[in-house]
Amino acid sequence: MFMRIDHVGIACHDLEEKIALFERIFELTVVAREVNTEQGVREAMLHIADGEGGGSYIQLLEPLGPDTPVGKFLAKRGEGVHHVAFGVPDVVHALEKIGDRGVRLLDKRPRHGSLDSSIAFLHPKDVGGMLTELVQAAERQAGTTPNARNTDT
Ligand code: V0V
Ligand code: CO
Repeated sequence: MFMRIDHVGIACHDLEEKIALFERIFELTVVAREVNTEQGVREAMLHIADGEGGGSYIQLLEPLGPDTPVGKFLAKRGEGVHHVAFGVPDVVHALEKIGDRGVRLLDKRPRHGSLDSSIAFLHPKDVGGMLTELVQAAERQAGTTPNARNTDT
């Protein structure tokens, strides 16, 4: 079902400060930044590696306000790992299969995610306490990121 760990999401108070930290200690590079109002975050993707199943990233997340998923998480638990995102070939198909296995779907339909992906979340209480995200990467364009996702048939 899973092709890769797409990203690990880290909740933080100050996005620029944490980008500088991850660049300095791990030599990572920011490949995308986005404000996602639907999810209530300002976020940055830092590239780790590309594998056969696609790319892997660290996602740094700063809340747009206290009454957002990441804002509430910070108030309750402080900075740290917020979610783990798995790459899937087809997020609608994966949601259907996982929903049939009794896991609560926080999104019945995919939403817009970073790097133009389609994303959906699963309830942490049904996944051993881990907020889980499913990610279908954007369709690959000719000549870019060769391992992003092989959709050729
Ligand atoms: C809450 N809980 C968590 C958690 N957040 N457990 C593990 N990891 C987390 N991140 C626990 C919490 O401690 C409670 O357990 C229980 O779940 C219910 O939480 P709550 O505080 O009562 O409820 P809310 O209102 O904070 O909602 C929590 C959920 C919400 C997970 C339902 O945050 C949500 O819908 N998240 C999905 C969207 C999201 O997170 N978007 C931001 C990332 P106890 O205390 O009752 O035991 S956006 C993103 O990743 C993007 C754009 C991307 O990748 O492209
Ligand atoms: Co994410």
